[in-house]
Amino acid sequence: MSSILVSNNSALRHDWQLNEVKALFNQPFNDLLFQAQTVHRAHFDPNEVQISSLLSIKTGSCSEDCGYCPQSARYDTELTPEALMPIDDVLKSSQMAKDQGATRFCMGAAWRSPKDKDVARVVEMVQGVKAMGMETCVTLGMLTDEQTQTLKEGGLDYYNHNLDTSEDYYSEVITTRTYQDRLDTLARVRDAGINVCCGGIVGMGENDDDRANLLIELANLPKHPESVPINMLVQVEGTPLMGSEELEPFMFIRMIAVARLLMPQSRVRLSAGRNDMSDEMQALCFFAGANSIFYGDKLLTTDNPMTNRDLALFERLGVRSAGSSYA
Ligand code: SAM
Ligand code: DTB
Ligand code: SF4
Repeated sequence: MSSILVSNNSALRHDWQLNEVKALFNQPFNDLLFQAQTVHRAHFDPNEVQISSLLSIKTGSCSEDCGYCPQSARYDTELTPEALMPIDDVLKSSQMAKDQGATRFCMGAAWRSPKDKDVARVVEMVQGVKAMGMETCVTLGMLTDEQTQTLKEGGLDYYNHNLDTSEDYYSEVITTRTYQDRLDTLARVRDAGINVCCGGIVGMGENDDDRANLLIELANLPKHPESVPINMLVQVEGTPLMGSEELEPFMFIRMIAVARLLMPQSRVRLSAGRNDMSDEMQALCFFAGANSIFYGDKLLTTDNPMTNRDLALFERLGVRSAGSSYA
């Protein structure tokens, strides 16, 4: 076993260095997975997975140039743009998600940043979803202090805003907003007392250092994000990142394991990309410490595994839903 084994009892760290994290990544696969599963068991029930459902409440026509995203107005992607959804439709969708077993409902909007009147409508959605007994999460782009406060006062539980990749690789992927813009929004959300959901995407052509540095950025935030979505790039025809070299599957599993080691108390979410993963690959991700998924036939605009496939996988693995803190 490697001498850099992360102690189960160690205090949460916020001072990770690149050489240490690369050493974690580069261990033999079995050592890394054993270590990650050991840390996982010290903090969570290893047979429970938290279930979130996603809904795109405003789709496409986005001003930004995120190279992975089918919703940017700059790329020709066969996506039909849709204005902000009426609240009743959102609530129908969240009721369906609840009936299918989701405990958190995440609403995503294709905005660089919302207008104040949009935030007011989103707050109504949040309140309607909470009244059903589900946790709420929204991802609306960059926020002002006032908007963040409005969301907090409206009862929002989580705000999702991803760093996406390392600071070094970031400008290869997005040019219309900076890494610092993202950090600023994350700080506002944290300071307002809203739980932070923040992760990134792999499989965008980044290198080993970029993957390690993304996890370091997340772990070295003043507080670890409560939820850490690790997305495998979903390649969409028409986006600049279509045709990126596919990430070696074991590297994806290593990414999950190192996220677990660096942020032992966070929910690490096996996020986009599951539709192209085998059941065995997903099982290894759960073993490596993933304990949350996006559930439901669609992510925002792309396909996710059908719910019956996920339920069958849970059954075969003896995995249960982690339940909601509101249930
Ligand atoms: N527009 C808002 C923003 O960018 O902050 C919120 C929605 S945006 C779609 C949320 C996140 O989805 C992105 O930050 C990115 O991490 C993820 N995402 C978007 N397209 C993806 C893709 N093709 N594959 C994997 N993840 C993707
Ligand atoms: C996150 O990290 N992944 C989700 C959610 N947060 C908003 C989005 C994945 C989007 C995948 C591409 C799509 O369906 O449009
Ligand atoms: Fe717009 Fe968000 Fe897509 Fe970027 S990731 S293009 S900001 S919807």
